[in-house]
Amino acid sequence: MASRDASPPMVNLPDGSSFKIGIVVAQWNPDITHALLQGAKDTLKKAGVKDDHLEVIEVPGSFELPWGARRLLTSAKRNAVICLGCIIQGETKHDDYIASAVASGIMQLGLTSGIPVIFGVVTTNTPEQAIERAGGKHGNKGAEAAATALQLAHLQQGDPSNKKTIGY
Ligand code: RBF
Repeated sequence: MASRDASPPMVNLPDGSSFKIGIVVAQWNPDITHALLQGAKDTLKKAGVKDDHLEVIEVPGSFELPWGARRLLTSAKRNAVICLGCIIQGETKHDDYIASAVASGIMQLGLTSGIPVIFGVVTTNTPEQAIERAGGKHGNKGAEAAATALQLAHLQQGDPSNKKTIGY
């Protein structure tokens, strides 16, 4: 089958100058995750997010991303938290277990806190596929995660029920 571009269209970014954003980045496969981080930072900067409105923390691996995201949600009021990681398939099924635990942890955290928590985790069969998604021919998934965070933060600002934080 011919390959197709499944990425979201790059719409105009909302004004991020008032947004407070947290990023949690995993240290496994650091060449990839740091490229995702750079992509995310570039996009946030383009949207006007101020340096002092951005906090970045690192966790050992993708499995710890939900824990790191929760920490960012509880330590300050933020408009969105972005989780960046890279899980590459090995000889065993570890990648499946880690990826599904992380995906459900991130989803749960977003729903219980009411604050957007964004899944920016590249899960691939090979290192090459990861490189292609961290600034290569398939774009930068960190940049896309940041655009999603901005879009949801913007949507939430227009939500009249968004007067108090639930959960944490
Ligand atoms: N973390 C990642 O972010 N990406 C990986 O590809 C990855 N592979 C792992 C493979 C194995 C066999 C194990 C045990 C851990 C791996 N981790 C990986 C680390 C994991 O996310 C977590 O940091 C550790 O399991 C400690 O909780």
